[in-house]
Amino acid sequence: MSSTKEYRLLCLENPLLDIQAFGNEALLEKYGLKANDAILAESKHQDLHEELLNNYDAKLIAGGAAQNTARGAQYLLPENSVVYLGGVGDDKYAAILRDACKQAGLRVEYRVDPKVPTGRCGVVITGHNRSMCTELGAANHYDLEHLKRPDIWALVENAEVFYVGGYHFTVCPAAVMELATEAASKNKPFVLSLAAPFIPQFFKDPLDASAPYWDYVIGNETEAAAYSESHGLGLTDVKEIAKALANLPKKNTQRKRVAVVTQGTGPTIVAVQGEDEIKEYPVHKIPEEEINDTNGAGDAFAGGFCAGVVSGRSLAESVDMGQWLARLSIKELGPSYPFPKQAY
Ligand code: 26A
Repeated sequence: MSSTKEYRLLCLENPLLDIQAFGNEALLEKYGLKANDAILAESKHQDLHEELLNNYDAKLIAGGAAQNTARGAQYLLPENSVVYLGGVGDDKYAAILRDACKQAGLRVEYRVDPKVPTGRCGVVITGHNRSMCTELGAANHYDLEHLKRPDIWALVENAEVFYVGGYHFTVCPAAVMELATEAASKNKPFVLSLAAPFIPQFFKDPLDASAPYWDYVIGNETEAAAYSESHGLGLTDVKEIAKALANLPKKNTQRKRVAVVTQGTGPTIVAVQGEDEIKEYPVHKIPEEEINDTNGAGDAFAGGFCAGVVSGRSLAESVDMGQWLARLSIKELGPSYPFPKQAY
């Protein structure tokens, strides 16, 4: 791979504006939220965003899981390395997202829906937990038509690595499959994140349809456990689940699948298809007083890891880059990275 080529990493998912505040048990209880979770908003959540803004001094921060990952990968890669696709509205929220991405050097190619507002995610921080409640808005209208537009498809054909956030299974599984099959047919790596426990639980069919195309699958311990449960694997040990993920049937046999499972402050687990040995990589420690919040820590890990994959680093180095970037993000407010840039 040449290092001068532009836009080698192409990412797809749901651009969202995070409305993030430090909350409390009472707030979680009022809206029926778990301390650490990611859900789609229902009618009972309709006042949450307003309440966060009015009563909890909420901040507006660029979010959307894979958009955070894309900004993160760009943080570590040469200029103009990453392009991100997703759906937004034509409003001030989209302008905030565009600004943040521009500052991060991330190219965005949004499908703009003038009739629907940009998606928003209410984030309630309590201690080291984050509870996320998403109103997808225009992100929910991303479609194949945008992906297949000649100028966008040219970016797909130009890319060397694809990253899809699993949250996109709630939006446009056909677009995910289009990228997955394109990757396999050209022997390019396709990276998928499990995104949240509700994806393997409630979007099992589209997730499973994409599984044969995963070259890398990334999740955390609760997502891995949800996968095991919804697939009746009967496994509770994270290492065993990682091994099962790595050894699912695979379409492109020119690459062995790699499953990566993060565990918060616990070691990162890596299983490789066909290999008995499962590796463990301890995380980079952060002094308690330097922790801001964990919103976006997993996305940052995936960003650093993808930067490693794109630049041809070893698995161990790619994991290290992921852990390094996660550590930086945890010290910032929300899914953000420090500027001026720190060097890896
Ligand atoms: C479809 N859903 C629920 C979502 C999300 C999401 N990104 C895409 N789709 N729910 C929460 N997020 C994002 O996850 C990041 C932290 O990992 C939030 O916007 C937050 O920035």
